[in-house]
Amino acid sequence: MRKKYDEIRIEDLEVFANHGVFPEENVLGQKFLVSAVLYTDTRRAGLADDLTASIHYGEVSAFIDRYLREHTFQLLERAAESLAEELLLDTAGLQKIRLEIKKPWAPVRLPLKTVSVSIERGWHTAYIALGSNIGDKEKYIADAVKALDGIKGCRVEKVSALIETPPYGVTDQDDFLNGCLKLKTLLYPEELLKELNKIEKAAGRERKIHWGPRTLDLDIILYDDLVCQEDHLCIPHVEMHKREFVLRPLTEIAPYVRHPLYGKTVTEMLETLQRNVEK
Ligand code: PH2
Ligand code: MG
Ligand code: MG
Repeated sequence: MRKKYDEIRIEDLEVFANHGVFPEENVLGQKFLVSAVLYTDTRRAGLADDLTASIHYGEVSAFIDRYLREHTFQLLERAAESLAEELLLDTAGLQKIRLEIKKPWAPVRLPLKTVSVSIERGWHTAYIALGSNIGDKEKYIADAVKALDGIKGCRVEKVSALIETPPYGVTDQDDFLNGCLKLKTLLYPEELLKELNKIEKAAGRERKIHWGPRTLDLDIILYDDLVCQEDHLCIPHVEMHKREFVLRPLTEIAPYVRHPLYGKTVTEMLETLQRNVEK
């Protein structure tokens, strides 16, 4: 289902700046060459001959030049990472960027042509399940949506309706309020998990009983079509296909999204689950 993007390329933009591990580099400065591939959809601009429907490569070049001159980093890695992040945050329509920074005069006392760091960064799509069964459930969830949207590099795109659901697993506890949201994010999955845990903590979440009552529960359900199995993080969420309180809100905002391992759409998983429950 993933779309292939068009490319706008900038090659070897020359910038005189001060990045480097040696203090002399930070004082004297040197030449850097920056290349970028901007992944975007040029269809509308291509049909209408309208620059405002595309990305202005002159503005992007000016941004790169200014950013690298106004900051000083030790590492090319850091320069590339932060420049890529700022471009993705600042440039409408930019889905992904490949960024290469070359240092042709790197002071290593050896006759190399150039050294460089090249990275690819972009917006990812994650689906987050929301749950609460203590106190003002609606407010805990609304505040969490706002907090998530407020994180740098996170944009909440869709929020499902919230539904009341009976407790699943440990059943002698209050009913839950559950929902799901679609998030565009620059964060890697582990970084996103850390942010979710911070928001849970700020909502007074205590981890006493596994599957016990909670003010706020935020779980990563899907992240692009990534499959990840770590001790503390499994994506897709291992139980998503068994949980109506996840699938019902999710089918509202992402009916055709497929489970990357089982291959079924969210709607199919919900139908299978409901059929099995009836039996
Ligand atoms: N979360 C659980 C355990 N059981 N039941 C419902 N209805 N909703 C939940 O969000 C929920 C649950 C553990 O995360
Ligand atoms: Mg959970
Ligand atoms: Mg959780």
